Amino acid sequence: MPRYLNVALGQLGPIQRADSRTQVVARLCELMRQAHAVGAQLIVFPELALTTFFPRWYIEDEAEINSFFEQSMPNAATQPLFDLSKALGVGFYLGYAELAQEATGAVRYNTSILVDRSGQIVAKYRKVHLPGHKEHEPWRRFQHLEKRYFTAGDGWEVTQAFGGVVGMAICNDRRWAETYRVMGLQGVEMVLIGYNTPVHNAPAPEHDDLSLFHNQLSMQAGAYQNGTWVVGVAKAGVEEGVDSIGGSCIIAPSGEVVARCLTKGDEMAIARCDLDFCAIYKRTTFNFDLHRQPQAYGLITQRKGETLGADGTVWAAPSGV
Ligand code: CDV
Repeated sequence: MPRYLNVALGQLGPIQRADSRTQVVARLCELMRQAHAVGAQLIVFPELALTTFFPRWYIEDEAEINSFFEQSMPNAATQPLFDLSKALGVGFYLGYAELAQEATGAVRYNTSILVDRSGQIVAKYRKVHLPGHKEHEPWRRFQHLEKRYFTAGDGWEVTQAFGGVVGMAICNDRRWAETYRVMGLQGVEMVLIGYNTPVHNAPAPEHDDLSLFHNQLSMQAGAYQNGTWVVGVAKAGVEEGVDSIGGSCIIAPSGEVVARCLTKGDEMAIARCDLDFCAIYKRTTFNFDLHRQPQAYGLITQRKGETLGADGTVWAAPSGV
């Protein structure tokens, strides 16, 4: 019997710096209502969905930095979204900046949560692949200071939820094969991803024309190679003068796109996803137990005495080793 999960894309248009959390949460609630009206059980919102994408600015004042972070979840501003989730029976994925209190003090993460259909948080994920740079680089049109403002999370753990095996990733994670494979090895059936991707890539502007293509390429490959659904959701459009891609989409384990947003504004789109469709790929082409060869991965470099440098360069060991 098919295990259908009706999943909605909750794409956001830009959030300007002056927009309040209350205004943004009202937009999220409106997308959730639209999703519920067409039968959604789960809606996926973008990365850092409560504020403007503040890592584009070099900010020195700690209090100003912290103003973009949430110290608890839910909190007064986001409670209406949790209440609506419970009232409608629609779960959600939400990305936000988290200020956590740990034994060592306050730590900042780029975080997502998974909320079930009763409005309860059932999983939390902290972004592993933090792109960009740590120091101010005035030569850039805009900064990408995720390495400055966030600490990396410690990996991917899947969750039994929505009748299947669900995993989360955030933005840059989606470009890395490891993200999907670590969850694929745990039997993931649906990977939820929010993103903020500027069209302009300062260190490699020749990639600008390919940014939508690379977005979809990465997620389609991750879906197919691990026999999983992938749901990718953008915060799109021109935010504080920076244009970001849209292209939110739902991808089947076949690698095919089955639903896609068409605009760069607030937009909801939906697909009925059969979680049992994953098994066709997990049992055949990507049957890991049968076909993966982990003992061979890295064998040649080891045999030759080669090792990978921190920058990925292959260094040959001196002869005689
Ligand atoms: N928010 C992100 O992680 N953005 C990156 C950009 C900087 C390339 C991304 O991979 O989309």
